[in-house]
Amino acid sequence: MPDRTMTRDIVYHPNRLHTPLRRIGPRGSGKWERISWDEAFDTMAEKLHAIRDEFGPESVAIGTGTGRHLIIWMPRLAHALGTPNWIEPGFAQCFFPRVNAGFITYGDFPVSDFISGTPPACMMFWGQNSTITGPGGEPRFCTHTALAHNPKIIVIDPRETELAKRADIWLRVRPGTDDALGLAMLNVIIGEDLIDRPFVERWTYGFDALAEHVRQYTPEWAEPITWVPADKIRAAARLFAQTKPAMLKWGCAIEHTPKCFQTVRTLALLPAITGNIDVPGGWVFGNEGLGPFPLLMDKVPPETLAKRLGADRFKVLTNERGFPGAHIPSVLEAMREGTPYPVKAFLVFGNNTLTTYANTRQVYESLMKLDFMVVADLFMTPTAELADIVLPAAHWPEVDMVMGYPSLANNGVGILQKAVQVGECKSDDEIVTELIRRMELEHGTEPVHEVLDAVLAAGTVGLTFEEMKEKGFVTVPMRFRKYETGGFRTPTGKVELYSTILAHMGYAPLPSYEEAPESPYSAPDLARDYPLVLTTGQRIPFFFNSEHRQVAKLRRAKPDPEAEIHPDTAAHYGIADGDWMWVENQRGRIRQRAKYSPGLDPRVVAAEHGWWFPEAPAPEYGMWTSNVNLLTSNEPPYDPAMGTYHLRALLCRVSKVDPADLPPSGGC
Ligand SMILES: Nc1nc2c(c(=O)[nH]1)N[C@H]1C(S)=C(S)[C@@H](COP(=O)(O)OP(=O)(O)OC[C@H]3O[C@@H](n4cnc5c(=O)[nH]c(N)nc54)[C@H](O)[C@@H]3O)O[C@H]1N2
Ligand SMILES: Nc1nc2c(c(=O)[nH]1)N[C@H]1C(S)=C(S)[C@@H](COP(=O)(O)OP(=O)(O)OC[C@H]3O[C@@H](n4cnc5c(=O)[nH]c(N)nc54)[C@H](O)[C@@H]3O)O[C@H]1N2
Ligand SMILES: [Mo]
Repeated sequence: MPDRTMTRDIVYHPNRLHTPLRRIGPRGSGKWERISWDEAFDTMAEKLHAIRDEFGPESVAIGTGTGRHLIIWMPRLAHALGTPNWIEPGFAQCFFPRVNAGFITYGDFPVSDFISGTPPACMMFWGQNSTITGPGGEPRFCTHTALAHNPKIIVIDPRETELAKRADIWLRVRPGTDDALGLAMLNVIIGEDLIDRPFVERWTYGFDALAEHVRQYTPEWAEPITWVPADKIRAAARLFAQTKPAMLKWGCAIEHTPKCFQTVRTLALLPAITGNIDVPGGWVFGNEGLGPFPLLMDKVPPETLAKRLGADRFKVLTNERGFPGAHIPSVLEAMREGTPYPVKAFLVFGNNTLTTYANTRQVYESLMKLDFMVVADLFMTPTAELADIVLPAAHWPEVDMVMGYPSLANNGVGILQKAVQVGECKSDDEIVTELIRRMELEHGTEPVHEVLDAVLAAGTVGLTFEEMKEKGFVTVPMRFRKYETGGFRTPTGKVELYSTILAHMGYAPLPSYEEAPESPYSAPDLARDYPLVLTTGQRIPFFFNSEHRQVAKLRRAKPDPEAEIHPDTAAHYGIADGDWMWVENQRGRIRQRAKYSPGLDPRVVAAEHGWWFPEAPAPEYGMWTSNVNLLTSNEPPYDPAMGTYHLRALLCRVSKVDPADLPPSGGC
């Protein structure tokens, strides 16, 4: 496992970007010259003004990555520039379906209580492998501590993970059928009257409609869909409902299909009807140690906000009461086709667009059409190689920041203090603020510390950043069953099993099941050529998404990409454990090493995501070789509420790579 020097290995890595760079050849040619920050800011200001003047502010898009400290600054930059088009590759595909389902169902975002001292008696890990991932901002140590109290464990995962091995019940679900499984569990819990009746009667809305609705979804109905035996579904539902307190741990695997929102809604109802809401050891609503971040959305005229790409279709993704983002495939189309209006500039902070968005080939074509692209990153990446300007970003030990995400520090607020300066690197928030100033924009020019102080002042902590330096972390007292005074923050004041908000928006108010569009059952013709079910992106303990392949210690622990496959299936195709294997579908072909996984269903393949090879020649760094997003799809259908595209629940076939096709190094 990584040792404690790992952060230093990143901070002082010889390949870190240390100065701003300007491309000197055509886009993607990989030729760069060093420039000063002044030149970088002046060039950006001039280009962005010209593009805004000619095509309107909405022709500038902002791209960011998974929720690091900088994510919150990106809508601020977008709104300061007057554009509603900011995007993030997780967003519709990660966490925000859960956040939005929480707000729509509970009026708040439920997180796991790991701090009250009451450990969960039952933990149900649903498409989440949090002993290694720590998803949603919550450190993985929380899961380990809770597991030390020996709770009952239920795991819903196609792979036999370490957690699945120690589980009381492991449901080996067919990828992409979690909605069917969840509905069958609702059917059992309601049908066998295992609900928390006093809570349901007093604090939920629409129970009778839900009960009537899920009567059709029996475990026998779910068995052929999910490939999970009906008696196991019953056993899991009973264990979850009868062990108190129980905690649902849900992960991004349920959010990677184009019908993810109803899947997430289905699962959100399980803790409600079993009375595990806002109780110690169950799901809780985090306290509000920090005030709202000044996103500056109110500074953008409503007619411009209405132009947010996707706002006409994906009402939950773009809902302005939440944390609205634009729809990625629509933004890419605007770059490529100029419809419904052109996107000409793309400013990317902390996102490796070419490896983490679906459909890399089309993403590449889209980015190549841009007039102006800027990437701020720690390292040169295949994505940064397409930019006009590359900016050296500061890593977390090099920045000041405040943290108070409900899921990260459930009962508190913490700060990070800048400890080192590396080269000329700047923190993303400083870059954003300086760019806004150079452009002489009207809003967003306040110094970073003023913004941090304002966020602290509007919360319950009541300290400035300077005062926080003494403390580092401040605990806010935790309260439970807060709904007893004032109800839930939904239109009915109750947990909305039947969602009045979704009904109002024109979406199904009760969750239902839909077969994924690319499956052996929905696409039997395609399945003749590509008979295996493909899931992607199971997390690797040594890397974070597309990061860290250049950190020698980590790479030694995990030199090559691997796709898990059942030994019988592999043998059928003449593939030995560890062989390089083609994974292929109608969209492309990649190679990863076969990793025998006897626990996997023989009909399923699980390929890793995020692979590129920093040691391979620039500017591509081998990103066309093993990058699983050459196989994923960003074509319709999308999730009607969130606009989510297809990262999991796809089809593929496999074959052995002829050793003659491998480069002389034998690898990639
Ligand atoms: N097929 C498939 N695709 C997936 C997924 C999957 O499961 N399967 N998962 C999806 C999910 S859930 C997510 S959230 C996305 C993640 O997608 P991304 O957020 O794009 O992925 P990362 O590799 O985490 O980060 C991108 C870049 O941020 C840089 N970086 C790190 N720290 C900083 C910083 O402080 N400042 C700046 N400016 N840059 C920094 C890194 O060097 C890296 O190049 O991928 C999605 N893509
Ligand atoms: N070490 C490390 N930690 C990380 C990351 C990383 O790359 N590396 N990435 C971060 C990010 S952006 C995120 S979103 C979180 C993700 O963290 P998690 O939510 O834990 O996500 P994964 O490991 O991608 O998937 C969890 C499990 O879902 C299973 N799975 C695959 N398909 C399906 C399916 O269709 N249904 C069900 N029920 N299960 C399925 C996989 O086998 C896997 O074991 O982790 C974060 N933390
Ligand atoms: Mo994510």
